[in-house]
Amino acid sequence: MPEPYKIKMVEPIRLIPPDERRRKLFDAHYNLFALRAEDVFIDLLTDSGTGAMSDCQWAGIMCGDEAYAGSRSYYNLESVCREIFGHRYMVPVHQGRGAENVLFSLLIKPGQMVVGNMHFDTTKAHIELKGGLPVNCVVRDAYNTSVSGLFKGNVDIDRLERLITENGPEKIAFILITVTCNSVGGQPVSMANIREVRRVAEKYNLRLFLDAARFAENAYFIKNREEGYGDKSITEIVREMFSLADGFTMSAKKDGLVNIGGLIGIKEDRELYNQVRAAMVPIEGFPTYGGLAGRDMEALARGLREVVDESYLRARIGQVEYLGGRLLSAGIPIQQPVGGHAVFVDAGKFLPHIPYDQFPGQALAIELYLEAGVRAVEIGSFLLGRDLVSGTQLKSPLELLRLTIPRRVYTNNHMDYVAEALANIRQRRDGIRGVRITEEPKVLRHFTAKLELV
Ligand code: PM9
Repeated sequence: MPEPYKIKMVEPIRLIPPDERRRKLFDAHYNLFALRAEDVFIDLLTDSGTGAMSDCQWAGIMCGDEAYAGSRSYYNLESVCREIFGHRYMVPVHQGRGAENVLFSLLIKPGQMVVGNMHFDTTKAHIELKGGLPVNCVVRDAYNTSVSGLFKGNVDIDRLERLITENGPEKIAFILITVTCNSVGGQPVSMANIREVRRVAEKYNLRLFLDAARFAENAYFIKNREEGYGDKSITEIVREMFSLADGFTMSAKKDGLVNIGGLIGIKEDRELYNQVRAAMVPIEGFPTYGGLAGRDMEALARGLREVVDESYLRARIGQVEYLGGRLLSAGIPIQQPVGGHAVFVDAGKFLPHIPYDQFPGQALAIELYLEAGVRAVEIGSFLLGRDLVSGTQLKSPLELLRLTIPRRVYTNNHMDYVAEALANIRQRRDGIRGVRITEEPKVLRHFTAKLELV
């Protein structure tokens, strides 16, 4: 089936000539975050805040209530959240990392671990900034890109339980499951796995939270891959997923279908909710706007209703699968099966002559921009960074290049163009050089570091 929408507005894009692309990249110190977006032809840097809003959402922008306190748009958002997620309490925040900052400052004591499948980089940074220790416990198959698994984002339950018993539950601040699991390829987590984690959490009296940036895509995978869910609606599946958690953080810039926004949800713990409300004021803002304009909350309330439409999700994930299929048939190694929001090229396999500390994923990102004006992002050792104590470069278990597909933005012609560009690079891959860092900040370095070609 084609997309369940038609296009009412377009935005021109332009491919600048190859010699100009080379110069722009040099000026950007080989960090694609430093490029101007107008110098990018197809932008697959992220699916975060880059989606196209619907006519209904744009109409909502005009209806936003900009009251400082008690805005109508806040109450609209609250009632949609209750209906979809089933949690009693929610506060809006400016984006996902705002949610992490507020909630983690209340829940993490210095030295405590936060255990999950695999924390996203801003999540990891916020855990560390609060003196905590992020620990990843994803199933082993997630690290093998050529092993096909239905739920490669699942938590390794045995490892999780061992971690708790070996360290003692008091050493664990809480458990956090990222759905879908971005850092291993947008891979889903099954309902059975979330339920098992819940069981473990209850056994040791620990709280379980979801990092729910891509909750609807995860629900779509459950519907299509997990026994017993084929006849359930996406909303029913979402409700069940969230019923197993004590709360959630959410970057609404993904499945919220908005350009800015985020949420903290709390199932029923009124005391924690009151603490969150108090902590919100000096950081994000008064709890009924939380760093958002009334119009942003209105657009988000409408986006959350649209994202649980199964025909939308079929087209969305279908497009990601389409690109994955094109790459596989061109002999390009990718994380299999493809995830919900992106195709992850296995740059370690694609460029085996480049060692991890010369960042094969970044080398491939550079080459893709030079070849075709396409911007993608490295998810590997460059993103992972250094050991906090020794300062040595960490080795990521996977060296990936993420081709992240914005929602409702590009057509399959754009996907074909990207696949052909990577097929062309494959012909000359032996001559591609790695990169080294010349300047870097201590935290989240990949956004602003400067690099040079080896
Ligand atoms: N994810 C992404 O591109 C945007 C930042 S990096 C270019 O994948 C999860 C699972 C995320 C995420 C952001 C955040 C933070 C939390 N959890 O960007 O602060 O994928 O809204 O969300 C990005 P915010």
